[in-house]
Amino acid sequence: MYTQGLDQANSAAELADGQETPEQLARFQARIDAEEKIEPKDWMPAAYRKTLIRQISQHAHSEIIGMQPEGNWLTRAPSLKRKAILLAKVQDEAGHGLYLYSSAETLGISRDQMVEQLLEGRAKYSSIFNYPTLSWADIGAIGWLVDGAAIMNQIPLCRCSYGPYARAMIRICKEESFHQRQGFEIMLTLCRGNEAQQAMAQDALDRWWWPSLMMFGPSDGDSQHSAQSMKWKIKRFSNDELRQKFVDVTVPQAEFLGLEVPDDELEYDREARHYRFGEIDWSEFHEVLKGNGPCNRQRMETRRRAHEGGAWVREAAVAHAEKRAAKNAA
Ligand code: FAQ
Repeated sequence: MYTQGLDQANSAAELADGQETPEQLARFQARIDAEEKIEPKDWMPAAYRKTLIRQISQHAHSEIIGMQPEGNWLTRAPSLKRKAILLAKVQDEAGHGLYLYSSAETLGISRDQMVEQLLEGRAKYSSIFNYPTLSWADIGAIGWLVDGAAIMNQIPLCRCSYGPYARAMIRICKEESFHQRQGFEIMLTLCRGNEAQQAMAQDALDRWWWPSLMMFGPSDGDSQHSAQSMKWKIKRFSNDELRQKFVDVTVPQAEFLGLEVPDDELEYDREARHYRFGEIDWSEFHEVLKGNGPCNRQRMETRRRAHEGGAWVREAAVAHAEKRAAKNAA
């Protein structure tokens, strides 16, 4: 585990809130302002560590729970080639979860603790994964819109001030861009197909558009963490800025596909060179966060079952490690 490499005395002291002196905080902010990367053994304010653990672990949980909606279509993909591509994508998401858990472990929390927080409902994961995948077109919409939104949010995270998170994001973003393209290609194939296929693509866009916009989080005025996270250069853009960028690049893609974005208020503002879009239904977002989305219970149940089913693998890995350690010590 990465945490074994940390200076325990240091990290334990720093984890207690309010221990920092104004000089320490100013020196830390100066390093951030100078675009220096913060590394695991460096001094950092307790709140910076806490924010990163919160964000990275929630990001990791999202990747792992995010395997479920697409996993639902692995046995029903329309061809062997589509199945192989989808299988590779779902496995990539598992890999992303693992890099991210490892990255969070460098901050002094174990993967077991993070998983426990998720299973006990104390940690969040992205709202988007609480929606069902009803047709094959949903797999196209997830790649195109969900991975598209994920990339928009994650490219700036490659420049995040915390080194291990920033470095993990580089590979993740490369893989996400393959995911986005495969999703768009599924949509393109459907949109060039017969009327029923076009209708299936439109229906998927209708259902995934608004939840995709919600992925970027609450509006800036309601985003409790944004100001501090931007000061620490964990976040480089606000939630609303990234949402706007996503709308600006995605609407022309929908037009290219011949699909209609389900928003009566959507219009291009030539002067501002941005698409203006309608109000997001924030009550839906908050309900999903409270656990009342269409699939929250099912997602958590599946995750708990998978965790329990994998207990023997974890026990076998520990037994193997202990055997090797005993052999090395002898
Ligand atoms: N869902 O003050 P802010 C993917 C929570 S990966 C649920 O704005 P912050 C790949 C937020 O945690 C998708 N909760 O918070 C893939 C906070 O609650 P807390 C995941 C949300 O952190 C594709 C509260 O609301 N990506 O898709 C959401 O500054 C396909 C207040 O919000 C990441 O995690 C939400 N949508 O900004 C996998 C990227 N939005 O913690 C499979 C990294 C907000 O106080 C298939 N994370 N909340 O209890 C981030 O960039 C940020 O954490 C934000 C939120 C932008 C998500």
